[in-house]
Amino acid sequence: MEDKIISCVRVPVIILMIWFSLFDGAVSEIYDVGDENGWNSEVDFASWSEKYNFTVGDVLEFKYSKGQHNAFEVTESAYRTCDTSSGVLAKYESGEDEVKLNESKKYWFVCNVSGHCLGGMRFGIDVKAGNITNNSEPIPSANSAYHRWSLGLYLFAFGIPLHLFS
Ligand SMILES: [Cu+2]
Repeated sequence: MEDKIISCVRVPVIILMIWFSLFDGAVSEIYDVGDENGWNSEVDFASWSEKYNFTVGDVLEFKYSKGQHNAFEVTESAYRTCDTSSGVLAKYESGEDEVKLNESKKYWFVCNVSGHCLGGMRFGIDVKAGNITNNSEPIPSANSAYHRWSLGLYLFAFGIPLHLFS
């Protein structure tokens, strides 16, 4: 009887422990800008940029035909006006540009090919600090491993009575 209960509880506990270890903040995501459509004039980037929660350490990948577009990181006012005579923070032009989001701040991107920014090739994102990827306060891995284990034991201990009463 007890063996059966433990085996019923074990699988969800293991799944939860894997889940917690995966989402422990160390994982950074790579986002293709425009998803499978890439960085081009046909995509609604205002909508695209609202689909995800970006965290420090994540990477944006701009994919496009080199020479047809580019990706400039700009200030908010350059983003709003599409005027890049000033306010350009970084230029990416390779056609497969990886932009690491190193800071917790608002990032603004435009395509600087004539007319493309006004045509919709621009977006802003708000990059949030991650829980553990926060550079200013690294948490020792042994410590987080301990927390994972204690959480797992907690779930295990309380999972059995929950299982009995359900
Ligand atoms: Cu363009």
